[in-house]
Amino acid sequence: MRADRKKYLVYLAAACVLYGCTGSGGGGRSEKTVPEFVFTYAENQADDYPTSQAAYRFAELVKKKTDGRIEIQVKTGAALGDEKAILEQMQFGGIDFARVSLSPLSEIVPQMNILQMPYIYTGRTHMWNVLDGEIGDAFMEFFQDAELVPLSWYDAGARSFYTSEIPIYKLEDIEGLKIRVQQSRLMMDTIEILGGEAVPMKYEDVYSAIQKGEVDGAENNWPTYESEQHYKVAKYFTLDEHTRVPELQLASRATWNKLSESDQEVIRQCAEESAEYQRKLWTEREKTAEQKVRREGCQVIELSEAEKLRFRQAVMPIYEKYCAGYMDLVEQIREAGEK
Ligand code: BDP
Repeated sequence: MRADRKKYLVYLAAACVLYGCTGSGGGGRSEKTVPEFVFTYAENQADDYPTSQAAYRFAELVKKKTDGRIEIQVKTGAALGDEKAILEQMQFGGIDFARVSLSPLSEIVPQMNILQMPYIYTGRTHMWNVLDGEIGDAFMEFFQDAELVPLSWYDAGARSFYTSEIPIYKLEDIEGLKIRVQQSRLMMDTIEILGGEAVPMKYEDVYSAIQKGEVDGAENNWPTYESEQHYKVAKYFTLDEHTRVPELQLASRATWNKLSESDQEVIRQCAEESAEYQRKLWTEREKTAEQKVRREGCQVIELSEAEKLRFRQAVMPIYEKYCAGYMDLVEQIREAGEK
């Protein structure tokens, strides 16, 4: 046994001389830092999607600014599971980082619903005034007791309805339609109050559910409608823009607690930088996605201001349920749109 071990060590030493023992697995002559931490990052969108591209940017920045000490491995296309499962795992450190939509996140931190109430923003600028300002910072405080640490806001535009057979021209057209929603009670209630039947479902299953006729349609933004090819199975896109659902980059608190304060600070900065990049990519992708689906036969139904107002009025009663106790925040958000 002893002799064997000796032999093994001799071989090992020889291999080190020949190939260089940098600890990085084939590092050649260059001195490579062995990562102190190797983390996972979950993203459910396709690889070329703005959020995925920004996640790669985030990982690159972190690696660069920590001289390779912190490595973040980005897994796109829901390779680490659907959003709900990702959030569950993050709460005990099974996944270290992710970018998620506020809809499933609100099931864990319910105050996040306020930031995605239907028609709460007058448009994109209004939403960013809120998120980038004091109100956005105040919402970060709601994570204090959560097992998740919020890092930076990502854009996800506005969500509208799209259907396969029955176009939605007016509020009454939603009556009885089966509409896929995210796994979120707020989203379910929104559809139901508009007269539809909400069908909560994983993002990854939407295309086939529409194709098989299990639902009459879904709702999402232009880039998703295009990226997931939903436009191929649901060509009527009703531009009602019923909600803007911001997205967050998050860290698992278990992971966060392993890091020094200075590493935490670096990660926050990189998350911010990646968010700037994401917003730029997002604005471009919104345009190109819309152009592409229009070119490929999607029929866009624009609603008159009067009809949009009917949609808006119809959903107002759910504010009582989701914003009870926080109406002052709702007021502040509304006021930020008037500036
Ligand atoms: C997209 C979000 C993604 C959600 C998806 C959904 O970027 O995170 O999973 O909507 O509808 O816009 O589930």
